Amino acid sequence: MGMTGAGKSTFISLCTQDRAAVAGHGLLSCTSRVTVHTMTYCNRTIHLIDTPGFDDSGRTDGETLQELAFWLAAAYERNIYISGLIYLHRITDTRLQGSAFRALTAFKKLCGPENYCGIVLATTRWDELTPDQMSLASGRQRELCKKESFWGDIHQGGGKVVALSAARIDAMNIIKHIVSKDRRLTLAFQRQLIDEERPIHKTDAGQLLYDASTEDFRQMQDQLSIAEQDFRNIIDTEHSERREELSNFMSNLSQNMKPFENDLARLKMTAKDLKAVWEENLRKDLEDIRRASEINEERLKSRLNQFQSLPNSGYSDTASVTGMSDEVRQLERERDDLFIIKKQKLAGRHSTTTTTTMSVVGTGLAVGQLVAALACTVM
Ligand SMILES: Nc1nc2c(ncn2[C@@H]2O[C@H](COP(=O)(O)OP(=O)(O)OP(=O)(O)O)[C@@H](O)[C@H]2O)c(=O)[nH]1
Ligand SMILES: [Mg+2]
Repeated sequence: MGMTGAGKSTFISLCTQDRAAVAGHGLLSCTSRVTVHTMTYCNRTIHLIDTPGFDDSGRTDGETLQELAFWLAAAYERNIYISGLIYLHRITDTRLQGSAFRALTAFKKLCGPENYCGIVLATTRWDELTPDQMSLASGRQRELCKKESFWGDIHQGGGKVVALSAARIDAMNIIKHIVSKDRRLTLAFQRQLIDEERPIHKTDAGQLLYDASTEDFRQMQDQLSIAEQDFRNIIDTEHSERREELSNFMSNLSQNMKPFENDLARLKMTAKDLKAVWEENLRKDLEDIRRASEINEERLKSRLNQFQSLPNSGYSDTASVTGMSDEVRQLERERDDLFIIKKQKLAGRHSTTTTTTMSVVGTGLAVGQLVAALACTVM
């Protein structure tokens, strides 16, 4: 888990030693963002789950939590347990407030204090600091650990705190730590969603986001009421400029209110309601990937045919040949990325074990495709 840009996918790439975790960005915008990455460590198969961060510009926190709820519920119902949770944080961020603080608090509520011992808190981006900034950054890390509302409670509850360099060895030490503990965690969020059958907004983590969205929504409603009143007051006057200004303001505000309104509805769902929504989302994503692969394949085939039909001599250094070979290379890269994306979505499909060891990176939880794959629900 961690805010967007904290380094979750990079961490996974370091562990798995392939670029799969960071591949395909921007190529396709899938609704589902949870991906599974598998590695072997000391003869054990480890599944690293990459999750979207809160505060992602492409989606609301409600969407993120809803997807996590789907995967976590699916895992729990199939007796697939999480071995550890890794929370990443950029040490270069000088303050922990606003949305970052809310995301951290939501993460804690998602885990529950009884699972703090299974958390690793890791700071990234140390390599970006100048020698002068190092001691300030170390001070910030100490401060994070001291303050209960930051990392203090997790630290006291047995969570491990590490400074993570961009080197593989540090990332692997975290894996080693989690594997050595050999834990099977049931998160508070999973218990509340499944055993207690609470809708998302009545779970501890969900309530936090629901209350925050409700508050934001109310503030916007108040602003809209004031603007509407102002508009009514000048409707029969000559103030056409002001009328236009107010009209634009109201229409923008209504647009901005929609995601909040949708989030409030999203968070009211139960684990049962989520299944239908997310299975449909996953089906659409896979269909999009299939279509994109087909288009890529056709374009690649047609370009290669054109390329091969060119005369062998005299043209090899012309601009058009260079342009075409660049395009072919680009299409080949796209094909490889699409293959990787598809593999991540379906990872574990052929696995039959249900006692898989899991570590969760990112917003913590997305036992995602793996669970779907194990249960073969996403094909
Ligand atoms: N210098 C430096 N850059 C890093 C480090 N970790 C990650 N990055 C860079 O930060 C950017 C974001 O990293 P990601 O791993 O994609 O972040 P993320 O947490 O997966 O972000 P989302 O997927 O948006 O939630 C990338 O350009 C990485 O190369 C680090 O320790 N040092
Ligand atoms: Mg990422």
